[in-house]
Amino acid sequence: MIRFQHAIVRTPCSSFAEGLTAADMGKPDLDLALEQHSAYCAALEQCGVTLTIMEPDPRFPDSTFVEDTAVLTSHRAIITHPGASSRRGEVSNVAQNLSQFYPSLQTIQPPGTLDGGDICQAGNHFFIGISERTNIDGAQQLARLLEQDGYSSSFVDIRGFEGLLHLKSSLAYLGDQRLVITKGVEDLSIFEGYEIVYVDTDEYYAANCVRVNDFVLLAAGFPKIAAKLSTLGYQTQLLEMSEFQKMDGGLSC
Ligand code: CIR
Repeated sequence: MIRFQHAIVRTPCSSFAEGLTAADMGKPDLDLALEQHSAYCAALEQCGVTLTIMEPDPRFPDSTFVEDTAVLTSHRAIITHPGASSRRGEVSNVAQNLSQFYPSLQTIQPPGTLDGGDICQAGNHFFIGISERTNIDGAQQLARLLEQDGYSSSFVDIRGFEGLLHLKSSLAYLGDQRLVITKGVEDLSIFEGYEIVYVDTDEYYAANCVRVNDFVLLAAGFPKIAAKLSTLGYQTQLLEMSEFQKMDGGLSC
């Protein structure tokens, strides 16, 4: 399992509530979002990573969800071309930040589109979601770059799943050849060879968990998956995510 040393996060901005969402859960409270974000940063630090905290940018309401703007591996950083046009301007600041960690950056080129939320690394394999945000051209560009570094990849078409924004809204890799998947989304032939930890549909939001070094970050309020993970021996850090859930965002984002 990769040991993470750094993470880039971005503080939610004053226009956070104007971001894209299909959640229909009401407007987020910015103060509470900031509190939840601080707790998230503290949890990441407890996992042993050093944080780069990017300044909020109110021109881009969704810019706190930095995951969508870049795909990072041990070999290279790939700047995305986000599927939502309102988010495309987010990438330049992120690219600037990443250039301190990577000697060169690659970029997904239009007409390809790709959101980092659709990319799930599982060891030397990448699952690439084809979604409303990530198209086949973008997925193929990424697959070609990954292949140059010896990674394999497979595409997972999630366009038929209503309400599923990104692949990782329903999928996470825990290490140890183990995936967390929301029931109903699995396609066993694609995930063959992995042990699957199922998330019940009434806890679907919690499938977007994140293994960071010795911990799994998990959204608070989902007792069944929390119990399963702890039975499997994982130490979880439970985080309140209500304000981010309202904006279709999860822990990985
Ligand atoms: C969006 O719709 O783009 C944001 N409101 C949420 C992005 C969440 N990102 C992610 O799941 N990787």
